[in-house]
Amino acid sequence: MGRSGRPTSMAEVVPAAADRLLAEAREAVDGLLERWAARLEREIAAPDGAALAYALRSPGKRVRAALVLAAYRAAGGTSPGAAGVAAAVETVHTYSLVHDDLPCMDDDDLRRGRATTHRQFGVPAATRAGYLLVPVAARILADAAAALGLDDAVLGRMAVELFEAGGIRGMVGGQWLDLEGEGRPLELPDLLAIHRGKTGALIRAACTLGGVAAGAGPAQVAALTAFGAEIGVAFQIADDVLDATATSAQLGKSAGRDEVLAKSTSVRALGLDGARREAERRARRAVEHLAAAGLPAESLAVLAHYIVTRSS
Ligand code: GRG
Repeated sequence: MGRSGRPTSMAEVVPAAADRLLAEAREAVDGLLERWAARLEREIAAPDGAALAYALRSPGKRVRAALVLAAYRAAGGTSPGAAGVAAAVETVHTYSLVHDDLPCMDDDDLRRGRATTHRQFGVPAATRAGYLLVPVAARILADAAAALGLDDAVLGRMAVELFEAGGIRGMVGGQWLDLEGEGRPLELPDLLAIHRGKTGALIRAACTLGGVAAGAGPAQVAALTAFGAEIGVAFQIADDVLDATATSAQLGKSAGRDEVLAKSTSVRALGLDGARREAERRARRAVEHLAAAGLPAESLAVLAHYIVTRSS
């Protein structure tokens, strides 16, 4: 802190700016997700409705929402309707966490500082709730397109982007490879393919969707996609570092799971320092894509830096 009381270095500026962007994203999407939680709890019998509401109300950091909103604004968007696009992405992410925690996948008891959905409501209800979140995400996205005044062709493009990222060539495919790889040492290219699918695809889609929702041209959308692809992989590398170094209390989920599940991770492949350096290198490369397309990079650069230096 300088004598004026104002921050003087990037290391001081970025955490505060990232906190502000994440708080804005929470403010934008949490109310919308709460309305869906209340509606589903009312309309769908217990335990499924209650499990859905529990998952939707769980307090995530909302990094993906912040990326949608920052990409949207970088591409010139100004409407508060973009919050719906961000909420749709967060809903797909929430479904993935509910299923990821199931006994047939990572088998975890703690998520976002609370009992996992299946620990609270049982495996059958949590499994159904996870699946039910996918059409909920589609509906949230359709409502967002209407709020933004986007035509059906743009909605179709956004839906393909989001659900392909969530599918076999993205999140599901990456998770599948991740589960298959447990207990086997993987080469770095195979590990990076898992990162790209399991975690990177949805983060990449968040950035692309922000651009598409704002009506960005092909070169700007391509730059946002390239930015998202780099930070998506960087996010998982940072996640591997945190799994090895942070506590469960800091993470709000069980630390040290990769070791327990005998997973190949970036830390195993590159070492702790090597993994940190690789994540930071990717964050820098991500921002270069924006500059090359003439996109204002400030908020996205702040989020890229946050993603690779976060402590939870
Ligand atoms: C049918 C094989 C198959 C898969 C179903 C479960 C699943 C789809 C995919 C798993 C995807 C997954 C959970 C990847 C990990 C991504 C990750 C690092 C999540 C943590 O994200 P944060 O830190 O969490 O942003 P919060 O809680 O803050 O939202």
